[in-house]
Amino acid sequence: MNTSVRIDRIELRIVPLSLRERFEISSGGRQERSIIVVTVHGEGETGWGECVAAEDPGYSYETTETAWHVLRDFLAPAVVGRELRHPSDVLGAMSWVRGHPMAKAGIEMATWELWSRLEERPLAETLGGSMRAVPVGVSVGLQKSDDALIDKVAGYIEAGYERIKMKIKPGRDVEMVASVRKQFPDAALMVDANSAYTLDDVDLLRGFDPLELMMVEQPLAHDDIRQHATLQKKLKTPICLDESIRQPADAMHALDAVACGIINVKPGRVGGFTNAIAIHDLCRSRNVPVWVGGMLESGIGRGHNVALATLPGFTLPGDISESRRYWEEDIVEPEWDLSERGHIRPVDAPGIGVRPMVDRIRTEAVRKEVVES
Ligand code: OSB
Ligand code: MG
Repeated sequence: MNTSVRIDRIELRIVPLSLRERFEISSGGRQERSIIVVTVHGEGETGWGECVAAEDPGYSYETTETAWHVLRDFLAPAVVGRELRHPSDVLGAMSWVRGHPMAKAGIEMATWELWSRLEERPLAETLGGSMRAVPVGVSVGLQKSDDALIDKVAGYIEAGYERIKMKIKPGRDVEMVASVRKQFPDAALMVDANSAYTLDDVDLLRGFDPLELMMVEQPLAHDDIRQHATLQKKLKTPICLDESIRQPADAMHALDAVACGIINVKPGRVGGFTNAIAIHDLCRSRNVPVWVGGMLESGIGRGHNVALATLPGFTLPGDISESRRYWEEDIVEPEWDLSERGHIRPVDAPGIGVRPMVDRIRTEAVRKEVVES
């Protein structure tokens, strides 16, 4: 067991990756990703991380560019040269920076990954999880027509995914989902609005209740909790919060207000693993189910999400799909595949288990910064 780690150097790279298919949500679409890959170096080892900030501020105010600025100019300099007794200490070193949980998570999660490599244990175990296979689902973007959506859903059910999430927006909602439900009467279905509705839409949203959905994710404003509580009183379907939960205190407020029945935990959205585990523990103590969401990560961030999902409170399938669902060729070896029907298994090797393609990441990076002590 290591007792401490000194962070000597942090490297930041932007790696461009093309999605195999354009991914469309209520706030816009995306085909090209610019992924910030973070490596944290110390004690002769490298820890791998990824910042989940998107290219535009349609999901969060953080973008690749704001995260790059905050990581390079403030967060990395606050961490290099530090002696950490535990990976959770790294949050303290960055806490003077307000907000920017995605940028912070890039370093925090890479530091946990480094720690688990130094412990020579899989990240799942370092985080307090186990080597269990985790149930996974898929998030289907907005499609051109109901028929196109039904085809997509059929393919994913065939591939074994345990739960299908459909993106919705005004004009592409209750009727569209009803047509999918008609085709797949027994499938575990849910919807994600990415904040496309307001309380004026209560009657419309109640139209989902007869469709027996597992949950409706983030129907109202990204920064709201109270209005979700008002809506939850009027809906039979549980609300799941995503954008609204940016730190453990948000989860506490949401549960106290009964603003949701389920929480989507994305470690990259809440400042990293320490906060993600705190939200998991809080929800578990209150019998609120949680699941691990996704942000179109490369195989590096996917490895983090798989590891987190092995904690016992993550009882619902995560948005953790196979590498081939996103990329022609992922940047890790082996790629992430379903290990058995509807499940992905953590890899039994230190850290995320899979190997980042170091040469490819170095040569394909379009931007690089090294922060040293
Ligand atoms: O709202 O969960 C979301 C992707 C990008 C931004 C926001 C979301 C999503 C997804 C995709 O739903 C999940 C994934 O497969 O990574
Ligand atoms: Mg969501």
